[in-house]
Amino acid sequence: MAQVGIVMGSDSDMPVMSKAADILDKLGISYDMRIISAHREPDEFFEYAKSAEEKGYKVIIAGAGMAAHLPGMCAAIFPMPVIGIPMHTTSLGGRDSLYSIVQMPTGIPVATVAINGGANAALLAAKILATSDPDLLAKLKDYTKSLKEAVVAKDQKLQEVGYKNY
Ligand code: RP5
Repeated sequence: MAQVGIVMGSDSDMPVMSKAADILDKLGISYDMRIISAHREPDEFFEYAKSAEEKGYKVIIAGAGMAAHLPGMCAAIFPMPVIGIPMHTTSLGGRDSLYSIVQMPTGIPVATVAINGGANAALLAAKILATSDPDLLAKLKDYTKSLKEAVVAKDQKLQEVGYKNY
């Protein structure tokens, strides 16, 4: 059974949502990925959200753009954590998506990451799952360590070659 449901409003969201899937793959977390539009196919959306718990999802990562109701409506129905990813948009730069997703009414939270924050959404989902999974927690600690090592290596190179040759 998949632990995480990844859902997006359109295939145009895929470049961002695939970053979330890549991180889950790297951490060995199982997921289902779906394209379901809350606006264009409301019946399919309700079926998805209502069956998410029985499918075994522990977290849903939902990405959408513009009047982005998909994450909030997932949170209205699914009783476990929902992480929202606001998509960048050409007309309003993603502020429309961000405000639509983050400004939830009291009682129905959506943990909202940055505009186009696909990777961080998956890391947040992994951290939620890691609260009851010591092996996953160890993998996340290794991942964080690798981030630090990458910065240290970049600084080391800068010190060796100077900024003009970097
Ligand atoms: C939203 O509308 C989707 O999540 C997408 O970000 C945006 C545009 O969708 P398309 O017109 O590209 O299908 O529902």
